[in-house]
Amino acid sequence: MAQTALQTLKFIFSDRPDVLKLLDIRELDLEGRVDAEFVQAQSKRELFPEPVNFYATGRTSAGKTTLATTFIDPNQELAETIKAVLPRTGKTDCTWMTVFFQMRSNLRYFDLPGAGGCNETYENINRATLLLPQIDDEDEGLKPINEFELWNLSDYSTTKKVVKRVVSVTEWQAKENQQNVKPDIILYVVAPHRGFVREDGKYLRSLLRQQAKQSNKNKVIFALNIFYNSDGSQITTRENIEDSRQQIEKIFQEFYPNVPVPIVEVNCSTGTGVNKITELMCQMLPDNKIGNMGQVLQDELKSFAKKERSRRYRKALIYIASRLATCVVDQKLGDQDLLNEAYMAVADYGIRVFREEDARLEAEKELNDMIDSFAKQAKISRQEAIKKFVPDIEEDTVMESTVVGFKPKFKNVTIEEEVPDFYQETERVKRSAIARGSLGIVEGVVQVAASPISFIQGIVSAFGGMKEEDILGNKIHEQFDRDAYRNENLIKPTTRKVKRIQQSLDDIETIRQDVPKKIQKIVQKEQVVGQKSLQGGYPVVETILAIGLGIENSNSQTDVNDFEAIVNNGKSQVQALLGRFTDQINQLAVNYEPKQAEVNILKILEGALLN
Ligand SMILES: Nc1nc2c(ncn2[C@@H]2O[C@H](COP(=O)(O)OP(=O)(O)OP(=O)(O)O)[C@@H](O)[C@H]2O)c(=O)[nH]1
Ligand SMILES: [Mg+2]
Repeated sequence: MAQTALQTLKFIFSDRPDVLKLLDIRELDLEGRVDAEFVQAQSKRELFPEPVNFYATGRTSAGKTTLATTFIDPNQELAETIKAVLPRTGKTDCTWMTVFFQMRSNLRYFDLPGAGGCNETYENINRATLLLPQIDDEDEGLKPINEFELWNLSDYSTTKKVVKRVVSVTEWQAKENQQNVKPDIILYVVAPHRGFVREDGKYLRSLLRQQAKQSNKNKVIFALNIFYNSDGSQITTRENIEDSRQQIEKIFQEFYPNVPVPIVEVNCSTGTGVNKITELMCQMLPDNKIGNMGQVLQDELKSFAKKERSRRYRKALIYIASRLATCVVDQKLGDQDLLNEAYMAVADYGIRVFREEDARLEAEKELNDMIDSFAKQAKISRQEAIKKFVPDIEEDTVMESTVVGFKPKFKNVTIEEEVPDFYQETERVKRSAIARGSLGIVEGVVQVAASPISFIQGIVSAFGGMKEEDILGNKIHEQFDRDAYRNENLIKPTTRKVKRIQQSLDDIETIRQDVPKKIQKIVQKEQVVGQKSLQGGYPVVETILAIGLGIENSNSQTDVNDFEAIVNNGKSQVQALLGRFTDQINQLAVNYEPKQAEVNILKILEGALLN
């Protein structure tokens, strides 16, 4: 499991070699090795990563050996023993061989003979050890050396034995040997109250030239050893310190321009200020060597190493969390679930950094179950319904104007019509004899009456009760025609036109009213058609960091099988640090392009966890 998890991480961060480095290069080199024994052996070695070769150099009597004792024996428990064994010539206490002691966790402290001073050959031992050109100067009485004594004090505290060996310069400087003993840190100890003289400058240039030739990364730390009198008063003056600083800075910049000079003030006898050396060391050492610095150094200094290790560990967690936050929670990697693998890799990584391998193996079963359950939770919490608009029929009530009746509308029209009438006409009529006699009676009467109608009406009324029509049509003699013709006034029927006003139907008005009516309409309705997985967002960030920080916080006595408690503990910590960014992280993960989201989430996490 650990192997696939690490491979997964390697795959996810194949574009970020810096992250791979943070995860521990050697771990990832195990890729492809399935041999259980090999992995086990390799893991054990992890507890003691590659040795850190720490060399103390500088002029003779600067305080190198004194500082070494404070390293080996910070509590001064072995002070007398160490003093007894540390090299003395009898006349002086100059170191005349290369001494080294390997501490329990692989810090190898190399104490070198000083440059200048005690004996002609001592500086050349120093130079040969550090691969500097030796001095061959008859005038100075210096001859190159071919071999030197190497004293190993590593087991002295238990065996009381010093393992001495004479090594040839060729053997020491051989490539294979150098792979083991090549300096990781060179501490250049200066006693400023003695001044920084021309010889010091010469040696320092030689040292830096050699280092710069090998790597453009500086490995030299400068320690200004401030001397005190037994009454506590300071021997070294401010001017001494300033003078040494200036000289060192000037020379250093010849080889490493634009690099700040790593320079600290210490007291080699008491160890005061040595923590600053550790701090610089932690910054300068490669990642694969930083792992166990805390175990190497004296208690007072452990916190610095621990802090640095924790910072790098958190950085790795932050990188992993911000990238995983932008991946969808059900993403697969081959037939593996990316999320499960990433959680496992984080747990594995945390245990490897902070716990023992055996603990990891014991915890493996529980770890698997827990991790699966965390991944499941994330997958459930990061689901979103897929919605689609589909057509649907909906009933609606509308008001519709409807005809409810009709109303007639009239108007006055003038009608012209013909009515019966009469007119009078004179007509020449031939008379009969009878008619002539009878008519003589009334002749005179008729002559009087001139106007026809009024006259006739008068007659009518005189005849009393006779109807007008009875009389009409009768021929009335008005004039006599002596030649048996006479003119007769005749009343004839005719018509005349009269006008009258009549009401006529003009129009029929329709009466309408708004009446409610049910209609069916087609609408677009949102419908859930499935589920999709979202990007991990905050829940994934929280779990990754909770696993990582939980393991970091749990002390090695905690039962590693109570993994749930460890992670819950981490969760509370993460919630306190990041809870307020929940929405922001979720939005970034879902709405932004993954690379952009990752950069922004990274910024939030760094701000919250690394400050
Ligand atoms: N007062 C005081 N004396 C110191 C201090 N550091 C070293 N000394 C003394 O200086 C002398 C030389 O110290 P060492 O530590 O042996 O110096 P070194 O750099 O190892 O010298 P070489 O081995 O000759 O290169 C010793 O007598 C120490 O007691 C210090 O911080 N204060
Ligand atoms: Mg010494």
